[in-house]
Amino acid sequence: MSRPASTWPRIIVHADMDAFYAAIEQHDRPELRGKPLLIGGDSPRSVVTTASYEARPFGVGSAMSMVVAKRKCPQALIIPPRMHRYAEVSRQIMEVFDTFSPRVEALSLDEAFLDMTGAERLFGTPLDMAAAIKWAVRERTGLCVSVGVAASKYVAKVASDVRKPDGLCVVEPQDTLNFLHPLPISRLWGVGKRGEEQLRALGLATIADVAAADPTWLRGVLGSMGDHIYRLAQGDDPRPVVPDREAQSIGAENTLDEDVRGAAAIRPHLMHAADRIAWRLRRGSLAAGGVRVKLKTNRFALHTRQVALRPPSQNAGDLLDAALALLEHFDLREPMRLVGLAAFDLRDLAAPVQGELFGQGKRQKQQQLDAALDKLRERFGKGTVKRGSDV
Ligand code: TTP
Ligand code: MG
Repeated sequence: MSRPASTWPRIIVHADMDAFYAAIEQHDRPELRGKPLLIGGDSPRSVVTTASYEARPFGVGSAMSMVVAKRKCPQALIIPPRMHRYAEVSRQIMEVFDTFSPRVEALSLDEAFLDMTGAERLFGTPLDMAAAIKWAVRERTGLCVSVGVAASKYVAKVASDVRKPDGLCVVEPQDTLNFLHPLPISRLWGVGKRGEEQLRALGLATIADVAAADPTWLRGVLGSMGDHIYRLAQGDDPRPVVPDREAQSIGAENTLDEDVRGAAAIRPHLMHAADRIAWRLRRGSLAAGGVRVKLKTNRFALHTRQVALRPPSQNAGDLLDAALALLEHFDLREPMRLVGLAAFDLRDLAAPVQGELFGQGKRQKQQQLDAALDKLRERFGKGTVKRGSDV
């Protein structure tokens, strides 16, 4: 018996883990299950990275200040993040996704697009695909992922979110507009808080309102954003799924307890970040082809500078050298409240190019030192090991 010809021009899956960091903590520590958790630091400047679903009814969520979140949900337990563990689970889910499609685009640690066009013979209908992915992620990690399937990235992304947690939502191509149009404009991709206010001021509240608006008028009042959201509101999003390791990055940043001013004061924070990033690169068998420094002034102005790293490296020393060179391209007169470093253009060292990445001599010594530091960290915990020059 043959299947009816597919009515799907493309089959795009978006998968996004539920309350990712919090769910991992609840998985690893059963005593935390069913409890409201706030994952984040507990200093006056800390922010919540994620709130468990038990905490969310109290109006707390990602990016909220920890102080405010504690006030809204005083019974919540505050759990310091364990980034290396989250990165490990992230790699596991990405490996699971890789078994479903050769075209996987990771958007962050906990979410990815999969292009599953043409995979019906292997996996069945789009609904079968979504169910299989959910099952495989649970099997591998014990965690729950919400999945949306649609004919475009945008609609798939909305679909994965509308039934969270433990969501599964398939939007058949012919139902795309029925699905989108009742939704509020905040569901339009790329419309921030300001854009939302602007649209509301223009009398546009739902995606249907945007779809029915005159596109020329929209472009007139909103510029290129007008074009963009008009197309989304028609369900029109031709962007391909791009399997790009290059687009991923590994970052470490800290909002500081006290502002710092000048290169000498910033340096130890970069050093610490470089160590952490190098550690994560090595755990993932990755090398960075570029380094980005991010500084936020005490008046919240954000500045970034980046540079390519040749040859790519997973050494803390190389990352740090590049970061320090970048510092010279910033205006460092203002006090900084946040110092961040990120490695991007990530190369997979599991592929057999490792030999040519690392020369002899100093670099090799550096690698041995980094590896020794990793071992100590794993034995005694992350905060214990610092380079002499850190102290
Ligand atoms: P999200 O997928 O946005 O959120 P979530 O997985 O916690 O919850 P859900 O998807 O069920 O709504 O982000 C994934 C992880 O990324 C999150 O667990 C913590 C981290 N994160 C931050 O560190 N800061 C942030 O501002 C956000 C939004 C997420
Ligand atoms: Mg998530």
